Amino acid sequence: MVTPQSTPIANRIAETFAAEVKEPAITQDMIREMGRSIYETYLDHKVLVFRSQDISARTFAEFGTIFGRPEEHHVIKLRHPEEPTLTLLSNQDEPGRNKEMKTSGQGWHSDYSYKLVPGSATMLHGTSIPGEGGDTLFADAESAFAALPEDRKAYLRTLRVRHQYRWSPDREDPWARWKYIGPEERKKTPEITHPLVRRHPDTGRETLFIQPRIIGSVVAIDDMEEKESTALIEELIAHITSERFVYRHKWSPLDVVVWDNRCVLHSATTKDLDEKHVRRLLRLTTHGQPVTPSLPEVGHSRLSPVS
Ligand SMILES: O=C(O)CCC(=O)C(=O)O
Ligand SMILES: [Fe+2]
Repeated sequence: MVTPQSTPIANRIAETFAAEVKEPAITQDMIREMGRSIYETYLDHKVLVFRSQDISARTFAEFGTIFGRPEEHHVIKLRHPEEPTLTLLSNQDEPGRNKEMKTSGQGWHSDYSYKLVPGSATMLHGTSIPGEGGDTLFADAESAFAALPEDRKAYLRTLRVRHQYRWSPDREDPWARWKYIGPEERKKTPEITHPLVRRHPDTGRETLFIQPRIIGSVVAIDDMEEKESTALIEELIAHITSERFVYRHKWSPLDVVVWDNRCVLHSATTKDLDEKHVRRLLRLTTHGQPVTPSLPEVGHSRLSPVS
């Protein structure tokens, strides 16, 4: 039985972030009575791991409400038959899916960074987990920013980043950037610019909001010559993903992992996993909030004309 006064027991599992919640287990009572303190623990640690949670799809969907308003996936056939806010991540051939979906999420990214309002929380429940492999990597972009010298931070706060879904630099093939999506989806994914340094809506802390080009859907730093922009993006990603800011989650069956896309990058490693090892996870994401720039004069996120 959970008492309203009790606080979660969470142990740090990486150098700067990520914690394993030993107690409470995920139950309907816990969701009802401890949602606020679970959310605060999540703000403190950015990634929470709950081991061995033998819960129903319904309970997992309700757990998602602790972290915001769950999103229903726009592709109806990806939705769980009974729980419209859940989708299935799978490295197997599943009906109605293309091959790329088996390894989606490989490469550092923050979910939906290419949208005007990017993602907030994402969570996974590992329902079929291989004995080894298929780890998920996380990088603490907030601590990475905090560790930079003050003059560097001041410069980075003035920059903006252009994002677009699956952007590709292959100018020989005018359709390369749209390879993965159809005409309706293209209209819905215009180019967006976000501030490079954003403030977390709950904690006010600053984060580098940048992903690698192409795979992370980043086109370039706004108003910067291409070579210089590419070099800066590569430098920042190397810094954010250096060992001291990374947590590697090795999955065990029935783990639940939730992370904060507003301050953490993540990457799947499914491309390195043989398909004979079945990996299936239920997934839920919550609606985000508009991106707050660190410096107000840098301006909010905006749609920009496609060149
Ligand atoms: O499969 C994984 O390890 C992570 C996939 C991912 O990027 C996501 O669910 O957002
Ligand atoms: Fe992702």
